[in-house]
Amino acid sequence: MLVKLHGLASFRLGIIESMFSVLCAAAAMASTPTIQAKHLPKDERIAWWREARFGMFIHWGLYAVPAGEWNGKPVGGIGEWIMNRGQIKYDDYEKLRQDFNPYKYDADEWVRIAKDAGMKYIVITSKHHDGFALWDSPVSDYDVATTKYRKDLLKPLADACREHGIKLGFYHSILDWRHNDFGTRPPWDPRPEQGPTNMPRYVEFMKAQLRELLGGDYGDVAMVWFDGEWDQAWTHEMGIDMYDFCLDLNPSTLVNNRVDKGRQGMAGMNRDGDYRGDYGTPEQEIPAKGFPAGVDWESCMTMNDTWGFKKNDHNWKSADTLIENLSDIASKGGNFLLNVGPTAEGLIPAPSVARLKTMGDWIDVHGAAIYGTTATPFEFSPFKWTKRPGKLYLHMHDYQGGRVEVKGIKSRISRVNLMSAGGRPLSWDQGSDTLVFELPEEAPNDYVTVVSISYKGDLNIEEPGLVQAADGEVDLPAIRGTAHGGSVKPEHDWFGFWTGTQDYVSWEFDVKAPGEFVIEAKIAVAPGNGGLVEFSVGDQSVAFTARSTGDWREFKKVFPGTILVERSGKKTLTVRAKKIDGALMNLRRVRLLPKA
Ligand code: FHN
Repeated sequence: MLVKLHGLASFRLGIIESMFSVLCAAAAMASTPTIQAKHLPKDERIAWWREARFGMFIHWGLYAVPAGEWNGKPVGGIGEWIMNRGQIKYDDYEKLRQDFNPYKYDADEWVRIAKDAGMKYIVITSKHHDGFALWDSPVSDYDVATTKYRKDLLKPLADACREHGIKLGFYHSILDWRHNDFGTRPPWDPRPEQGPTNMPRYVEFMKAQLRELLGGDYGDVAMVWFDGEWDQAWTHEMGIDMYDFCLDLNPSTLVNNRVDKGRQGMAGMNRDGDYRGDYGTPEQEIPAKGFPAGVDWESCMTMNDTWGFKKNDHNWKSADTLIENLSDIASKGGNFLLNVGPTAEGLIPAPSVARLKTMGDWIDVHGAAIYGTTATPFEFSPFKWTKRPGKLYLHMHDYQGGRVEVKGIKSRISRVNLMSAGGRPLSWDQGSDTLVFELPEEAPNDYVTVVSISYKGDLNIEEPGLVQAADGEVDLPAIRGTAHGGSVKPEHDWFGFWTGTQDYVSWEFDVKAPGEFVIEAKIAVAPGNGGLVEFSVGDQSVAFTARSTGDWREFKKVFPGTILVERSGKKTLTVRAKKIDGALMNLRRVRLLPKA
């Protein structure tokens, strides 16, 4: 029976806690025979996760109390990093426990909000970098039991998740700014009086806390979302050992790739090598393209600019952007882990709740195009696509009513219908390699419009090269172009980060019917940016000034001018920057329209 030493004087617990945690860990090891449980194969463990596609991230802890301010002054950066960005010493930071009292916390309400949003799992910070534990941990006195609130915050959430059929995972930080043994002392609080660090002992402390979390008190924990692995004190060997340790504790759990040292920055995927982790973790970004089947990944994002609550961060992404992100991520075969940062009182901020409600309304109608789908079968389509056997889902982010042409579907199509408007069937025709259907002039629903295309037999896609269409038009989407130069890169489905006049983009295409063409371009430019652009085909060129369209995602059509293509054959369209103010533009597509 481990007795927890409550009420220790509030002097540094470093030495005592380290010894305490070693004693507890040793006791736990002694009392729990080492179980070499057979790890279930990853495909078996991750099947539910691939189906789920959408989860809630929750960053919650002492940092919600200051909420981005310290001593009355704003502290920059993400809210949960206030101890670091504010250079706050432990002696001062730990006093937040006296004010941490989430008396409005209602775990059932939180789970309902996630479930109604269409989220299938929740990942909550059990311990973030500040070292504070959201449950009553027998091996630590730096936890919720020593706050004004005192009660375990994770247990009610685990119970509510089980009741509502939502999977629960824990975000658990490897990096620890407070624990005396962690191998890197916070530079702003070096604590030389605490003696040397002791990483082996810290790893045992981590394991003791993970036994508490994965040992059964919180149900069948669906995943451990490690973070902070970048610290020099954490090694590849520790990562391998920790991955195996988690699966020994719970053979069906998932462990992300931040348990080990393979992650390549915010792009989130492992570099080549023998690195552990069941899935990659892009952060605040969406990969430009998907990955081969079997490579699992999840983009985690904030709804504003912070993970932990900040009272003055009102930079909320629109519901439109959040739904587009969900659609974009699913079209590339990934999961979307969308964050909420609850307040110190225990409330999910109202702007987050409102956006999640809107997402839920959209998913109620379009869930079949997200859950359990796999990535687009197209490499160059201007649309986003998801698929499942017998179904293709065309996701239209920028609604354009009227005629839609889809090239390259060889499978026999049996039905084309909107997913909104009650599943309204659309009139369609399938030629040798082109599906044509008509969309209503007015968008049938708010946000992303999805067209469901049913087909018979196996899926057979043969995408054509870039050729002039029968009506003479040449359609050049960014994802079929080539970026030349470091800063111009296909981000999402447009060329972005265009900051150097040495950078340019180009397309190669075939022309059968030469002549004069009107150039149409779809661009987005934030205020204060833009510049002089040159469109050229052969020795013909057209100059154009790119000006603000309102924001980097506010795409608008512009018509730089007309250009003569004198002869048929293979052509190259080049778009160069002659002068750039800040960043030039985001370029989604260029079309050459035969001049009437
Ligand atoms: O440092 C953390 C940060 O606080 C937050 O938890 C994000 C979300 O995954 N991860 C790290 C920053 O990359």
